Formats: sequence, C-alpha cells, structure tokens
Amino acid sequence: GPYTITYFGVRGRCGAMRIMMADQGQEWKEIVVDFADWMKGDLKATCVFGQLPKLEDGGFALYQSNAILRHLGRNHDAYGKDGKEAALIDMMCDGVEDLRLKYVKMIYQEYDTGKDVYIKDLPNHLDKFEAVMAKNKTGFLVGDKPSFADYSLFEVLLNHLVLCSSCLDTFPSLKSFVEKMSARPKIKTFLDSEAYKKLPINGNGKQ
Ligand code: GSH
Repeated sequence: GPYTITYFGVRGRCGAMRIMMADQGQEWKEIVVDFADWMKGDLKATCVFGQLPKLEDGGFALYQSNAILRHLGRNHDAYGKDGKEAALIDMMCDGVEDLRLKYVKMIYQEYDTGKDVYIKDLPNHLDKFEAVMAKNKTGFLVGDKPSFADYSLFEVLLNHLVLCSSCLDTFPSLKSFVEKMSARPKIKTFLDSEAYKKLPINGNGKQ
C-alpha cells in the first residue's frame, strides 16, 4: 500500500479484495464513482479495458479484479509457499471466477426466470469446492493459511448465502470455512462496519 480502490458504490467485484485487505491489516482508500458520472465517459476512456475496478498502489494502476487479488496476494504473502501452491491457488481462483460469472449472469440477466434453476443447480458447483476443502483439511483451499483464492471463495459464498440461506447445509467443510473466516477478528470488524453494510451486493439491487 497505500492502496486506492476506484469503483461503483457496490460490493460487486471489489468484495473479495476489500475483505482481503481488511484481514491483512492493510488500509485503503475508496473513490466511489457515481454511475451518471461514469456515463460521461471520461474516466472510462482512461481504463485499460474501459471498466472498473481500478486499484492504485502508489503511482501504479491495475485493472481486472482477479489481477488485483493476485497483486495483493504477492504483496501480502497470500499466494502459496512455492510455485506449485501458487498454481493451485490460481486454479481455485479461476474456479471461483467461473461460479462468480454464472452468479452475475443470473443476477443481471435472468433473476426472475432463472433464480430457482440456478439454486437447484448450485450443489453441482459447490461440491467441487467442498471436495477440495475437505481434502486439504487446514480450513483453507491450498496450504495452511488464507490465499487470495480463499478470500474470493469466501466472498462469493457470502453472496450465495444471501441468495439461498440453506445452500451450504449439505457442505460441512464450506460451512465451517465461512464460519471461521467470518470470525477472524479483522474480517468480523469489517463485515460489521457501516462501510461494508451500506453497499448493495449488486448494482441492480438484486441479491
Ligand atoms: N473482468 C473485469 C474484472 O474482473 O474486473 C470485469 C469488470 C466489470 O465488469 N466492470 C463493470 C463495469 O465497469 C462493473 S462490475 N461496468 C461499466 C462499464 O462497462 O461501462
């Protein structure tokens, strides 16, 4: 750090990085972009892919939420103990991204017609994470301390618990993971904060 996040006033694609920074004891600043301002196009034109979030680390600017998580992982020793652990962490982060994309598609494109089908199919995705978590036995996806993939999984699971409060009932390792992550003191303080609670999960108000 010092880090600055530029993003819209939602949890969205910044949920995981905020939880990660909070847990790592890293302070950060927020620049909240109003969507009407964004539509004027000036800021968009400066973004590498025309989208937010942006993370600034001193004079260094980075886009793509998962690249930001990886950067934080490198800076905060949350990217495994060797090359193989790092590769497994990348794999799990990409697996979380696949689930996140399905969730976002349902929320933004087919909430009314697709929510029930999505929830019915959810165990077929969660069981993969359950298996990895159960096999590793440390309470984390890879190795014996949290990596950026754990923060991303944790955040996506919190969103799914809002969508369907019973969705982890048949997945004991994931349920215990969410309970333990939520109880980590710095995460608990962050999740209890107004700064976190005031933000909607998604930009269209659906959850
Ligand atoms: N793959 C990108 C990431 O992970 O950061 C996706 C970024 C993205 O979809 N950004 C959206 C955005 O900037 C908000 S979550 N939308 C406004 C626009 O495209 O003009």
